[in-house]
Amino acid sequence: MNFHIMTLFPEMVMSGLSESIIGRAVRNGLLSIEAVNIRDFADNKHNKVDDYTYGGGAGMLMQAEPVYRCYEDIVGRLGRKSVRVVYLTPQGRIFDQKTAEEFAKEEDLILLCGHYEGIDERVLEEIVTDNISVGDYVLTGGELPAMIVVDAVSRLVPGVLHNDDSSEYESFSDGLLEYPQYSRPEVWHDKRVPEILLSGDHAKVDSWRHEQSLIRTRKRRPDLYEKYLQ
Ligand code: 9D3
Repeated sequence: MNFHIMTLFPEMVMSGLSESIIGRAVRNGLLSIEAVNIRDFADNKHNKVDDYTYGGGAGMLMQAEPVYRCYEDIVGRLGRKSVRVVYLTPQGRIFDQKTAEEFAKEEDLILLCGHYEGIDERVLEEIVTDNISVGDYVLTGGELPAMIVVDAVSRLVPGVLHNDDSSEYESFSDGLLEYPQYSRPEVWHDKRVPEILLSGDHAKVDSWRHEQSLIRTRKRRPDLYEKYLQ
């Protein structure tokens, strides 16, 4: 799968995605990630890509033309007609696991990061297929949200996770939070590992874990618990 990230801060995006599991998947050729600098497509010698908003109001807006030229450059190199373009914006629908699964079916995904107060609406109308937010809090730009989307989608690409079956059993696949987990030593700060986990009785361990998942979900995520019961 190939990610193309349109941004004014390509180094920020690339540095965050070159480590750990995603970095390894890129080195193994399972993923490719390119960050394309929108500033490189400015139409003036000062490389300026923002301007004041018509109608007044505080702040600057990213201009349509550099964003469009950046998009055309990416699509031109891909040699395909339609590519999904995800605009990271506080005005989008909230990103969730189901959306990550949808995006993971794509061969290419373009992610558009806004900065300043946003982007001229006219270019958004022409190129954006999905408006996505990562939650109801205010950030300074779309770069961290783009990294979140790349991370969540990448781990669904076959081969990216070492353990083939691990993504199946995690939170949100059955709608419950995970049970508590323990490793050595058996006693730490006077706390013992729950006895049942040392018993070797796999059926009992499984039902204990399921019960713990229910208790934890009801307490921490009552919204998910209600959904699970329905
Ligand atoms: C006039 C109000 N604006 C500033 C307070 C609007 C505004 C513009 C740009 C608020 C935040 C941003 C930058 N955020 C993103 O680009 C963004 C974002 C977010 O802030 N929260 C959750 N998801 C996302 S996706 C992109």
